[in-house]
Amino acid sequence: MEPACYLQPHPFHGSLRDSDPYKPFPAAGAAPPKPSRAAAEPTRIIADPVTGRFYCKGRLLGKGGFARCYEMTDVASNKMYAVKVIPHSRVAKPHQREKVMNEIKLHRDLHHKHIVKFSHYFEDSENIYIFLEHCSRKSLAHIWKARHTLLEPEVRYYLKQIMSALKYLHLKGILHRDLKLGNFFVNDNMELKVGDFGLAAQQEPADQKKKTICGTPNYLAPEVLYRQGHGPESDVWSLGCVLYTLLCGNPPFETSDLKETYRCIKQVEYTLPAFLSAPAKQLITSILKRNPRDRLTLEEILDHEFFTKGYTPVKLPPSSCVMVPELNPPNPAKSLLAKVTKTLFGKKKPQVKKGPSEEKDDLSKLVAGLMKTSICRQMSYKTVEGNEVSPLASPSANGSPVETLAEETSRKSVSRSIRGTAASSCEALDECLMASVVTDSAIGLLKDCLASMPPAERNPASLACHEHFAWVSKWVDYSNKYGFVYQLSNHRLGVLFNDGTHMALSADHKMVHYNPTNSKHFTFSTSAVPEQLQGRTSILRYFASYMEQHLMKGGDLPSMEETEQLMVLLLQWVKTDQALLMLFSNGTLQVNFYNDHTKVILSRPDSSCLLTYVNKARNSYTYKLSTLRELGCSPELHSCLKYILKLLQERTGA
Ligand code: 11G
Repeated sequence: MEPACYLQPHPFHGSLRDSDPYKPFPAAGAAPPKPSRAAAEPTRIIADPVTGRFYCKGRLLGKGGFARCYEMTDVASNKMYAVKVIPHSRVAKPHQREKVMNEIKLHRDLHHKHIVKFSHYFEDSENIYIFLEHCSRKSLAHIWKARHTLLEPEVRYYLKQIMSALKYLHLKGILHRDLKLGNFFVNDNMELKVGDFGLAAQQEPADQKKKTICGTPNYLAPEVLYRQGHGPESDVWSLGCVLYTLLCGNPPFETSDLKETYRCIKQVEYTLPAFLSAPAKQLITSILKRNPRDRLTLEEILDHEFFTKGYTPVKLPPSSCVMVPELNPPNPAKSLLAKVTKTLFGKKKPQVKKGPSEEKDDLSKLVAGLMKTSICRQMSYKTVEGNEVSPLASPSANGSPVETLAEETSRKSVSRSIRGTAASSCEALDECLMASVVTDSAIGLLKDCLASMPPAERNPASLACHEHFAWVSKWVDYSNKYGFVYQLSNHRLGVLFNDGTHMALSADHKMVHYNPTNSKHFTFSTSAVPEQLQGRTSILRYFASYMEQHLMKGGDLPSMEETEQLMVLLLQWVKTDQALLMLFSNGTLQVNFYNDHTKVILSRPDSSCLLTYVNKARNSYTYKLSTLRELGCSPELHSCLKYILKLLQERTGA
């Protein structure tokens, strides 16, 4: 029996209800409601009329097709399921009911590690209930929504699982026919499960193939649009579209007009962004072929160098659902800094270990990607005030032409800049960070301070004069595309790119500092930036002028002249619903609270620790942390400090 065939408007405009795509669902095992409450809300307890088992209906997960989907917990076992609830009224016509039964019949015989487990189904007088494996991390559509693009190793990780499921299906002669991000569910353990067999069907011999259109427009294969029927190769086409979307950030044939999308699909008209690696480009091109026979098979895809030469993680961290993960295979010689930042933030720079030539190659790709005129199309900026400001024009529209001369690079260690030591290895940098971040860790300091502090009504007298330090006066979160841009109080502009590299423009715009890693530092005069960095340099200059013109400074704090200042790198930044937290290579920690624009900056000019508080009126006050510890502080500052400590502790699991 041929199941429903329909067109959906867009793969990512689904009806998933939860506005927070990051939040995993509560773990299975939540206590069922008390019977008295259930009696007041009769629909909360569902009984299987045949087995007599009771299920507690939890939250609505979303809607799809004929169904509303809920979390349901088996009252006896506490096991949680994702359940499709289909009212009989929605499938009143025999062919509609048959579609549902077809899905059940097909799905219940599937047993594979990477296919959503079908548990059981039953009907009562009102509905049909289909009990499926619960996947607490929702789907790749949610991950895509939060991340936009994934790293190649992540894409390999997910794609291998999809392909293993797809191989199983094809071997059983089953076509999925609706492969899309929203149908790849992710469980608590970060394992992928292919689901939704609403459009799946048994493969037919070529001459008996159904010619109807199935699946999601963006991922429909040309032969399906030409009504030549759907074969295993059509699933492979969709897989190619998934691969493209995860690597590039948008579906390959996406346009604002469905007809135009279909035209592009039929003519296989799409662009490959310059930032893609050569194997990724090559693989996509070999999958998205007009003629199904010309497409790679699943085996050939797995044998492609994109998979065979690139690193695939054994497991992904759950944090990768919302942020770029650190995927380095462990390297003890290099990992001290990573440990420090991980200890503090649980998020690390995405540095997949690469040789210098590879790095350069990647850089030129990224630069090319950055310079695409579409760069600013979808940008939404948050100013330091937390206000949305209008999208920018293309960087090239504002920037001066970029000089092209490459010059010999001046290699010097960041650690030397920081501490004036002669060391030049990353171990030296790690040692500096060890001294300033771990030994005197922010958690320890804050915990100690808060624990000892007497209650107080107001803050003590602030220091009349203290060493000036660099703090972030303006920022733009552009990480949905490229990175986090910030301006220091000394007018130096920095960008921490999503790939973990860092670039800074001096206040006088004469020097560019480039850090491919925290321990490598290249300095160029702006007139002699190597070709590969010119794209980024023009971005830097663009943001420098944009921030100067459009964003307000976040407080009245003075700052030492840049020339007096040692090189400071943003190591990590984390945004919560309430605050932006930033960690710098000199041990400074800055937290900006969105709601009232207050800021807390913990700085370490020497072995002591200073705390600067920028209040709502943007006035800044600096205290020795030891003074606050002895004399106490205002309730406002106290709650800020408690929040920061909680945030740091949550992130470290301390
Ligand atoms: O098939 C699904 N699974 C396995 C699933 C579907 C439907 C129950 N969903 C969502 C619910 C709303 C849209 C798709 C799931 N959600 C969470 N875990 C598993």
